[in-house]
Amino acid sequence: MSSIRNIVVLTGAGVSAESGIATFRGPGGLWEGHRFEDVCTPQALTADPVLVHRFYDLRRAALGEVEPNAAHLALARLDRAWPGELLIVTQNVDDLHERAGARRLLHMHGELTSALCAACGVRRAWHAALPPGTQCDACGAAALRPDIVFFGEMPYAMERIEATLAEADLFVSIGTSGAVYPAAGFVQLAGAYGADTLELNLERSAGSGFFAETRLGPAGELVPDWVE
Ligand code: BV8
Repeated sequence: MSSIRNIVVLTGAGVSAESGIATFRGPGGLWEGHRFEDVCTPQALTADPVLVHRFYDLRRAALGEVEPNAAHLALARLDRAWPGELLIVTQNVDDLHERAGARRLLHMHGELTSALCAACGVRRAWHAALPPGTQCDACGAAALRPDIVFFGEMPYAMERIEATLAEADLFVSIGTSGAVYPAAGFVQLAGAYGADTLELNLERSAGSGFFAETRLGPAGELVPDWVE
């Protein structure tokens, strides 16, 4: 990594799989019989807030039963040691990157451990169950919702992500199927700006053809090997 100074890492559900968090499109990629795409939309939140809030309450509660794995820990070591620019953009809503010690980190699809007020936009740390109609302590509206980017909603910090990709010398994608945009398009953006591109994934993904190099295997092995 001699001439490389600025690195962007994109992670997906595959980086948390070895911690025991189910991926979305693996075997049994359904939740209580619902397609993931059907419980992760503003329409679903309006139509059945109890179902959607419960989907996130269960996943938030499960965070206490899992630990960061070797991939999270290796990325945190890279974060501490890397002298150049580094940004870990995660599609995941779990808190395992933080708990492993990563700091230069951004959740583009929100976080389980945060609640968002649909009325005033204030967000706050949230670790317990979040019943529909919970009151916002900033504006008083009974409008707290999971702080999650649903399908059809704009991911967070897109301008910052795109500006960082434009300056990247290396773009590394870890544990994602390349099924969801705009995240799935980052490799093409980074490549167009001249970055080198590397994919670390258990199997070939929808985006594999866009990477200069793809290494196949579990993140818990590939990521420490790459970081070292
Ligand atoms: C947007 C948060 C525009 C929630 C997620 C029609 C209508 C509406 C929208 C669209 C449409 N057509 C297209 C779109 C755009 C849409 C989209 O891309 N849809 C897809 C289905 C076609 N995207 C959006 O809607 C996005 N917003 O476009 O906004 C806009 C513009 C202006 C103004 C307003 C709006 C927002 C999408 C965000 C949705 N939220 N997550 C939650 O987590 O509950 S998406 C969710 O799925 C993830 O966050 C991630 O982004 C995505 C993909 O999941 P992965 O992380 O890749 O996981 P997956 O299971 O798929 O794959 C795991 C991979 O890991 C596999 O490859 C596997 O091989 C590998 N693996 C497994 N084990 C391991 C491993 N690898 C290594 N080691 C292992 N051990």
